[in-house]
Amino acid sequence: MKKSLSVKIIESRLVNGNLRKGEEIAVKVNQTLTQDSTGTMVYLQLEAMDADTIQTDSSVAYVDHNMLQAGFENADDHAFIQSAAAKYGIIFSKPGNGICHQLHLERFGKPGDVLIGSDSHTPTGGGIGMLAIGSGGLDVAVGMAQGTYHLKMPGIVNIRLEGKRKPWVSAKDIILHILGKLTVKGGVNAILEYSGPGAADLTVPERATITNMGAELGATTSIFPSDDMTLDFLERQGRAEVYQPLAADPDAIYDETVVISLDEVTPCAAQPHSPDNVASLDAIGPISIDQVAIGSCTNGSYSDFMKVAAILKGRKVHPRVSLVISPGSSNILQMMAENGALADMISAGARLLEAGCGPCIGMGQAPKSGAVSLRTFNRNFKGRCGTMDAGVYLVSPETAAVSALTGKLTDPTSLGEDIRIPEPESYANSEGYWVKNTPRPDTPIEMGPNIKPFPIGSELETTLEAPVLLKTGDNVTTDDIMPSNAALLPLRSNIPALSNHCFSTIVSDFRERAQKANKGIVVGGDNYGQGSSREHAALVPLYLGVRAVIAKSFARIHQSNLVNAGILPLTFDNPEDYENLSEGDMLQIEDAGLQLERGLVTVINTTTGKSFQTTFTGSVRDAAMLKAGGALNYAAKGASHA
Ligand code: MIC
Ligand code: SF4
Repeated sequence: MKKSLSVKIIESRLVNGNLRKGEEIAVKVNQTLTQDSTGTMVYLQLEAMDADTIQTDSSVAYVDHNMLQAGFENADDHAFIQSAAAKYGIIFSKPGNGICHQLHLERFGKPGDVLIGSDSHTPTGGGIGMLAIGSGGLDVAVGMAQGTYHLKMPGIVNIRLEGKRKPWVSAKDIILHILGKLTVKGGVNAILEYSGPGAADLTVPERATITNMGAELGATTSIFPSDDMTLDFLERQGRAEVYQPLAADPDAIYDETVVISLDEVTPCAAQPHSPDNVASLDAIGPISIDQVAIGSCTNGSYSDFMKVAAILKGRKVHPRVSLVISPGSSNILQMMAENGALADMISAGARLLEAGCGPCIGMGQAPKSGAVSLRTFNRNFKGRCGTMDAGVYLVSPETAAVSALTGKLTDPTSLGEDIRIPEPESYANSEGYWVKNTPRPDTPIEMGPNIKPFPIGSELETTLEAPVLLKTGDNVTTDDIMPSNAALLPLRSNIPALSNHCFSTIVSDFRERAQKANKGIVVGGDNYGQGSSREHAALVPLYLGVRAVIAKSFARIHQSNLVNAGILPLTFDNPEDYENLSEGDMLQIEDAGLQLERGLVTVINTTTGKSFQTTFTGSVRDAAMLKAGGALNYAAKGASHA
């Protein structure tokens, strides 16, 4: 009794540990998903673990990110993933099928299951009542090989949605409103569990928009109850048999409750360059725009696009504006082709891309210099769109569509009566892009010439001594540490080549600094490593000799990626010590292994002669992994991940 929904699901899948906040637990993994930009590492790591079979109920390998094929590299990665999928009996989703999170919700989402995905927006599955957690690739590989996932028991925060939405207020506006209140650090080490009358009203795709952007709050995951809306969605997907009702007990105890009054939410936007830089459209004013991009795993649903089509129908996109549409899945694209919505968008002047991530990860459609781009996506970090001096505003599909017509940021309420799109009687479910594998262990793995071995850490030395290579500010993203765009995504399987671009949004010579010093330490501010789950943001620094990151605080996935790679993540006890450090200072940690085990690590600055205290917030198992030089060395020593 008195249990939250999250606690109920965790208890039902618990393999190890106690559900005390902050303690390490292990849960059974029912499902995994990978996408291609992180997936190559996952399957290289699975191979390196010598796993013969996988232990999940279902695992799916999607190709949705690296879809531009300007050279052989991306296509080689696709072939590699497809061959690994055949070997292990993993379902393969061909390029063109759509975005992993959208497709997974449609075809595999199952209330009460635990899903681990090598993408930070895996919590999209929380919209259907799954405990869906984004993680680094190695954790997904372990999830497949051993059927378990380790995490620190998060706090459970109840987000209670009260009241009623005003017309034209979409799910995107609700989550932007929450981001404005709680900030990009607001959900760190927490599961956000939605409840209240306002939650019951939301459809599964709307809920998924909200849980998707829980990633931007830094949350471990976000989840909605499984209720009549969930059943309704599953029925329309032809999968009612996986439904089970799931909810918190009425008197459930939470670590914190945040009440959001939906009546207060108005159409809004996240302004450049952070998803929490939120203001109402009114406050921002009718700024002139150059590009509008609609789609992504946040707003790639059927009703999102149908609303856009209804707004565009019979009208014309503003002459200055380039409107780009990237559907969330092939099923949605097919339905829109059949019902005429696609024709409405095309005749209004929309540019159509294949179903996939596309411009969201900078794979094409970079806006012009100094452009203002409105996007229905989830991240607007500087440079992510491919144009360093562009300003990206995150908005709802309704705001995006009406603004594309007027050429300026426009409140959709100006259109008069709200548009209501009923969910389709039944969703399309085309088989064309799926390869449903059964395991074929003798399948040869296809390794294109761009696929290079990944770096592996080395045992922790007794005395760690290295200079500060770089000192960053707060909220450094993984897009800063290891940028991704159309030029760099093809290098995701080639860590040496990627290393030329490490930290390139902050400094141009990080690789040279690292090579000169041979090994080094990075100093960060608050929320270091927020954003993507890409373990390249740990593996590339590892390749360049980074041995430790000392920061005011870390984003969850990045911290565990550092541990998996064998890089020490240490947190300043006193944030003022951050101020006393300069690039080039030589730092020393004596008896590094022992100090890690105690969780308290003294760092001596041999340049200034001052020392300061840091904390290692990882678990006992994390400390053991770091001593061994990362997760793979730890596993090779015979230590079980389970
Ligand atoms: C993103 O949105 O940043 C990505 C690209 O989907 C990443 C994964 C990656 O870097 O490959 C994510 O969110 O985890
Ligand atoms: Fe793809 Fe963008 Fe979603 Fe990442 S955030 S999975 S790049 S659509």
